[in-house]
Amino acid sequence: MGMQKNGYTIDLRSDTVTEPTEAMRRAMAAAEVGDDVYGEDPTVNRLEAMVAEMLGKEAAVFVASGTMGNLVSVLSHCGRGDEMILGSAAHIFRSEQGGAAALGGIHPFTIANEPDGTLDLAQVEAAIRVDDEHQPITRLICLENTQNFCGGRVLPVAYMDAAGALAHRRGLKLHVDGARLWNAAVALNVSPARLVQEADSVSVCLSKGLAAPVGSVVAGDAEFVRRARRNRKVVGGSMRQAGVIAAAGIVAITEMVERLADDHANAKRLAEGLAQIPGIEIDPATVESNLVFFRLADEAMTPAGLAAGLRERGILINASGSRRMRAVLHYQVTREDVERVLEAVSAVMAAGVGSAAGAVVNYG
Ligand code: TLP
Repeated sequence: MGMQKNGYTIDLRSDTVTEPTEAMRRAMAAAEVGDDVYGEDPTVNRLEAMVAEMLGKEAAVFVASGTMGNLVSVLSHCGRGDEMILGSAAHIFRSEQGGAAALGGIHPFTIANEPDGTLDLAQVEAAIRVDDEHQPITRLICLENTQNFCGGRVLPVAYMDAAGALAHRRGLKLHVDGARLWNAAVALNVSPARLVQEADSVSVCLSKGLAAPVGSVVAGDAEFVRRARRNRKVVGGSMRQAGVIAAAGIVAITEMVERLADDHANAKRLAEGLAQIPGIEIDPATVESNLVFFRLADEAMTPAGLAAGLRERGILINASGSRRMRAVLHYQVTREDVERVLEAVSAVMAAGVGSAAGAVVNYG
């Protein structure tokens, strides 16, 4: 059931729109707190220890957002003028304002992602700089799992291991943007720890499919986390009685991970239904998690037009490019909602009035 304030709305814009569960609100109200900059917030400490264990890492640090998690991670691996290799579809490259460059002087070397979200490891290896005074020093490889902009694609264990092995053979570090690592682990039926076994750092979000109101966690070895904690401070991300929000994060990682399988099943159903609608292009086989990207084949229907038509029917959705749209499944979208969405999309597409302006468009 939709749980929005203004009547019945199905919000497919993102899984970031999820609101905290009742259990989270209770845990937040009851949270034991202290000053986390003194290391004295017991709830933050517990969340960090739990996430470190779930990711198979020595330590972890609680941060405000996925963007901050990625930023403090790359700042902890690279100095000014150092280079990181990452996908041109990576959220770090596309949608974080170039913060690594703006704030850290880190030079990005981008490689086009393969359609399955991976980076071709031969291309990655070829991108590693040689020891030459003209060139920056390569320090880091970044992967994203699930890979949002490639369609929420799931990078498998063997690939993650191979990327880690390459990084380490060449003296580099591997960072994983695991904003939706939980979805990847559920889709693969492996533990999150196994999936990032070869990663030197991982950033995971609590506030997307897991529905916590705020927060991400960065994990790695103790020395990396010490540096990440310092970098969190310099970007203004150290918080005081943060146990109030960490408490919701604990509920998120204990109660909200397994149910992501429902979102994946709903995403598949949505994709299969969309594939039947004239004017929409999607291959349901490529839908592996909770993100459903599709294209509008017919020039007469624009993403803004479809979004506007759906908005009139109580459905919110974002464009993801000039002919591409993204629908995101999460715990506030039920199987019945998916059927409603399919009926509404069919109706708007059949009406064929598609160039309406004024819809919310988010290319993030
Ligand atoms: N992604 C948001 C938008 O920015 C696009 C979304 O709605 O998907 N890594 C990945 C892979 C992400 O998808 C996001 C958010 C982030 C990092 C940043 O997380 P926040 O929004 O917490 O800073």
